[in-house]
Amino acid sequence: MKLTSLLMLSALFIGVSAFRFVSTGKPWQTKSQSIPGRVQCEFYDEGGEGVAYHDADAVNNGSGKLNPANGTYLNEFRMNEGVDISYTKGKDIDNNPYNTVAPEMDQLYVGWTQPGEWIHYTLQIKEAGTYTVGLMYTSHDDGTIALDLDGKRISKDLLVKSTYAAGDTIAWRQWHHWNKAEALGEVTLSKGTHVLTLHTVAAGQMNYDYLEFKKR
Ligand SMILES: [Ca+2]
Ligand SMILES: [Ca+2]
Ligand SMILES: [Ca+2]
Repeated sequence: MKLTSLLMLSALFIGVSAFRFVSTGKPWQTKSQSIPGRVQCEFYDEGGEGVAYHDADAVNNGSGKLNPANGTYLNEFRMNEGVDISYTKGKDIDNNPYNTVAPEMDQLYVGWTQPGEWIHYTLQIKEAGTYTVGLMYTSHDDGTIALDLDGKRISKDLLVKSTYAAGDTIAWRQWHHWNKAEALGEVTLSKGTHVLTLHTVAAGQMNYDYLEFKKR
């Protein structure tokens, strides 16, 4: 009985500590991305579910699934992690006539996004200041995202306008109409090593290629 109680108490403490913000400090393959500039959404931190990210399911629905494991970098990219990742393809998939801004091909992106999911990025912020937040994306519905710095919300809910096009009769391609929003909103960032969190707030159904931070 006593051992059981002790185990339950330990589990409770572990559970409580998981809700406090803890910087993982572990950028993807130790190559931290920097601001100003682009933050590739697929290069999120290492550490797994609950530490580096929260995803609705443990499966990577892109790498190793939609894109079968075949020994290639793009198909197998982080395929054993819960964040869902695919990449832009030709043959009228991502280079289709419904793009607002044409994407480059073979660009990895985070997809299968759902409200409540989040992803951490340990970054080097080279200059303090106010930045515009851009995003290369697709959005099936009007979605919203939000950003934290070191666990504190630094943005409003940012509207990611739908790229749905009624004229496209290929249903699955509604998730492949790319656009680049130059300024979804603004954030104030402080200099140094920080952890940025990208939250999917509402709607989901978005694909994130990269965030872009430009100093105002
Ligand atoms: Ca998943
Ligand atoms: Ca997901
Ligand atoms: Ca990308």
